[in-house]
Amino acid sequence: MPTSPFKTEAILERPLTLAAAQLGPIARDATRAAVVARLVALLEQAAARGCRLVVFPEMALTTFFPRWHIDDEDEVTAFFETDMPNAAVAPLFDSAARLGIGFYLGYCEQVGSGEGRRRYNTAILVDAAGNIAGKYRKVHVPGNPVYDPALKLQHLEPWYFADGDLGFPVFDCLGARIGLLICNDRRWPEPWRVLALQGAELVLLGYNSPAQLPDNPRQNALRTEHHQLPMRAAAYQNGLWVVATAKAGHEEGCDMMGGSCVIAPSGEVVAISSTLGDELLVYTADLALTVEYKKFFDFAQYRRPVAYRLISERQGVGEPLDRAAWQKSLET
Ligand code: ING
Repeated sequence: MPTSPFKTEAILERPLTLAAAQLGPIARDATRAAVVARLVALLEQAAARGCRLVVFPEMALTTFFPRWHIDDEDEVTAFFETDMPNAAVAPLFDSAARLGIGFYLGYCEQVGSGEGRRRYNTAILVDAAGNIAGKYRKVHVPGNPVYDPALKLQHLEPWYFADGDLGFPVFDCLGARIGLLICNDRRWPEPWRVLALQGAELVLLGYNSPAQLPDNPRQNALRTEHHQLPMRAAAYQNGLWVVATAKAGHEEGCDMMGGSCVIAPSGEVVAISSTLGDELLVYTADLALTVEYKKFFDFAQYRRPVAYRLISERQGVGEPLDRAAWQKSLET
């Protein structure tokens, strides 16, 4: 197990040296071997810098192909993993086990075949021995199920991926209680609270986020704000450390935002990437910092689930509840 050379660990109660392993563009025709070699290089850098956990992006093995409507079924199938681990990613798993480093890996998962086939946008948590400790399938699958010629930017995840069916699980791994999210999930408040209600101290996520939204140009100047804001709020409101890792750069004609970062339970961004390429962002987090904020927002003492029923019972906007309906809701 590599020990960190940093003196700061001596004064931290529960230090965990971790890294966001940001990736630059992955070409549409990139081979798995070439991509995995990049991941292994980042993992070896992480070991040299005393890391015990590395967070790779969403869909870290392939280009972000949901930017296209691809009719060639063979090409689509080639973007998916039917087994995990498998021969292509074995160098990554073997290196991680040899170096004693756990990692988050986002990839495209295919389960079954023929009529029963299901495809998910998936992330796994692998422990320091190279074993899969947890799996999550993206719940918030954004964009459109079919090509929409009216849109300047196609984002066809629903065409390729089913909604995640594993809920929002947490996993005890590397001395921490860890939750996993994927990209668009970070923009919704509910996943964070569900993870925190299970005791999550650290949430890992990868993302592929366009730097500009040509169909929503007024948001373009706010893309970094809209990326950080929900995660900073979630970290503070739930007493969590957050590691968010980008697939960044000019990928197949699309500028993907960087901004990989580590966010403390205070809501402060304590580390942020400075390139749009493969970059290792290392930080030593003190997991004990979550305690103060989990006490400040003592769920058991202050939360009132009976008052929040609409959040889990209603999907879209509905009619206001009148006084009688509220009284009834609060009683039952
Ligand atoms: N990407 C986007 C995100 O939340 C998105 C979702 C982008 C939706 C562009 C529509 C248009 O950053 C992913 N991968 O969720």
